[in-house]
Amino acid sequence: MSEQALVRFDVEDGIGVITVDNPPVNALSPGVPEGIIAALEHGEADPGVKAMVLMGAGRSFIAGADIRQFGKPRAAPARRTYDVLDQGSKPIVAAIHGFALGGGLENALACHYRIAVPSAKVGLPEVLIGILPGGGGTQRLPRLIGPKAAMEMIVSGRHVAAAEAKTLGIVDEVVEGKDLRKEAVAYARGIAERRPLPRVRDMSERLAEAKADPGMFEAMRKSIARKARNQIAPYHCIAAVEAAVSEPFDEGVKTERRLFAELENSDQARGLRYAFFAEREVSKIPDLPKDAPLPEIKSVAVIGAGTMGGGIAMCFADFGMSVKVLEASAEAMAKGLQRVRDNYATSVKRGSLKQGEMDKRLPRIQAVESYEAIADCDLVIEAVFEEMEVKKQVFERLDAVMKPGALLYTNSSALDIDAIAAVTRRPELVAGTHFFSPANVMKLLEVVVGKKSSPTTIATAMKLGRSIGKIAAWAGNTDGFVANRSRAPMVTESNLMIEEGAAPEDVDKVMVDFGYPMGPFAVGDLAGLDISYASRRRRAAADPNYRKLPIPDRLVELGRKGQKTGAGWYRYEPGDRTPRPDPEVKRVIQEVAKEMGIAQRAFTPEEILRRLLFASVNEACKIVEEGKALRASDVDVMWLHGFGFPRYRGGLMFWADQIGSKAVYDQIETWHQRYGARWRPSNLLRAVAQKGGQLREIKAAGV
Ligand code: T1G
Repeated sequence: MSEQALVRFDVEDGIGVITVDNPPVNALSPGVPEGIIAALEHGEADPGVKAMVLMGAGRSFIAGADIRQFGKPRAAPARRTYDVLDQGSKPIVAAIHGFALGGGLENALACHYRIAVPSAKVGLPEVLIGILPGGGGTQRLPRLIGPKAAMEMIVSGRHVAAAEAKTLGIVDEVVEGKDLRKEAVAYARGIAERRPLPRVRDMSERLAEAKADPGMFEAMRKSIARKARNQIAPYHCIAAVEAAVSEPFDEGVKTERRLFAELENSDQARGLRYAFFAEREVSKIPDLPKDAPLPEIKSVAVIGAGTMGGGIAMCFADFGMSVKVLEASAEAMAKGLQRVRDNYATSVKRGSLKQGEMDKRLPRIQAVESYEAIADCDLVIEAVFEEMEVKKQVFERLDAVMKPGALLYTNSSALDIDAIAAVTRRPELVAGTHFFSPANVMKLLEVVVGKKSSPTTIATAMKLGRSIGKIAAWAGNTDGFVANRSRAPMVTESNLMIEEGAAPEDVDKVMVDFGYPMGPFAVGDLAGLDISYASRRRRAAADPNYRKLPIPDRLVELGRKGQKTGAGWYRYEPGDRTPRPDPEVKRVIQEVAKEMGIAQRAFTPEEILRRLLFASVNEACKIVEEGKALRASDVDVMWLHGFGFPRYRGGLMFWADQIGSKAVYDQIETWHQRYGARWRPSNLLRAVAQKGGQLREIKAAGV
């Protein structure tokens, strides 16, 4: 598109209107800044123009710089829009609808006035992609709303609704009218003669707040220490705002640009940009165009009010949807609803939910007593006991009762979707919707595709997931589906390394230092060791070649089930969840290793990390190779949102690419020689390694 098409300029009754038109979000892609500057110069030169308006076409103002351009060589622009806006002789009004984010808000801050519609949102979310506002935002926002409020917005990257933006002082007026352009032209006419022009760069009164509270910057560093562990961008954001207080504006802008340059091509910024786009790629599924018509979902039901069923019901209530819940008994229902009330009450107590919001959400969860009561629902999610026979009975009943066309989803975490679909007369309307526990917290939703699931059934589940704030990901019907199947080898390796002499606390420390909130053994104690114990026994009974794990088995048989029994891999003081290494565990490890004749040895942190993660990288390649995942980047999204993989490392496969596919393959082949079949390298991994390709780019055939 020509620069002009990306940015339009027209004059209405003495007001120059600059309209950015770069769908879908009016990003500042190449040509857009140039078009804005050309329009500003046009307005400046036209004596008939008394004032100007900057706005966006379509659904938004400007959503920021074009993130796809980062990391690519680009010439520094001769002039930046922020400077041209600043230096103009005529007042400019930013008229905001949709989003004004990043460079979009920075352009608005360089204008003289800002108005917004009530539904508009503004923000400086650059920290979320590992950088910082690089268009003067760290220097202007503190001047407009004070350094403390500015720092909070910039370090959190949060979006601020128009009403709060008005209260903070970011926007001058929230306009209710339906026609923003009309409101903006009228507003511009109202201020056209007002002088001096209110240039944010010249406002320094609010900066004095830092003199009254000089500890604000150190306090911010302390307050983010846990969440921002290992990360650099949040601290650079604080430093940039400090410069706004301690340096003149133009010096502060230079400091901002120096700090920005240190971040743009860092591994963390590259990883976070990759995660941003991978999360958008995951919503695209083959066989179905993005805008294919889908059944409208107006009523939903959940079968089962246990931990998962209650959590799933909360997901719908949290997003304003009523949901019917059916349980086998009144007692189980009462227990389930009480758990929901307790969950909400905990959030209210923590301050993350207002009581009024809780009071609105609870009534949306409606207990029912019969299948007939849900017969007219458009879809139902089954969340009963993880036992095939139980699920089959439920699906037979659902198929018999639910109206024709109703979609039947199962929350099973591993059972065969085809076997469940086969008991119904509508297998094309059956699929898996696998929520991760706790369902109302974890964002990952695996949409598991049965052989007969129709593309519409899958796409409806994906869309439903997004409508309740989930990251919905396509998953093939394989044991453990995609997320858990790709993680299983990591858990196996962690247990086998314990037999070889690694201590649980050593393994956990490696993973926490890597960026996980907790290590796998502490997670096991939290979840309960008896759960995995039961599934290992089921697997051993079904498969004579199944490799048993005697150490965790023996811990459970000793009654050490984790936090709930005060001891598992670690011991726990009463009322204290801090995991403490326990000599009893060391004794069990040595006892089992001796029985198994396994020589004990020391491990380096790097070997522990690579033994764990390479096992899963290999499995992820096999899953994509079998077509059970569409893309390796989908697996990365699952690890970010299902397992707490540190986001600034991009994802499992992105991280592996930092080491290089050939080095990963060579190491796996070495372990294949040493440890045998479980380390057999994926053919796809070998092929990518031979070409020196990127693991994060591999896709299933035909994707
Ligand atoms: N650059 C490039 N593409 C973008 C983009 C961006 N900033 N924002 C969105 N897209 C694409 C996205 O990949 C998707 O593409 C489509 O637009 C719809 O996005 C100088 C340096 C605005 C809240 O971080 O938060 O400014 O998949 O699905 O759910 O200081 O997009 O259709 O091909 O997310 O309605 C700062 C990032 C940049 C905003 C809309 N700005 N975007 O959400 O749509 S750095 C951001 C978002 C910067 C300055 C600095 C969201 C949204 P496709 P979507 P949505």
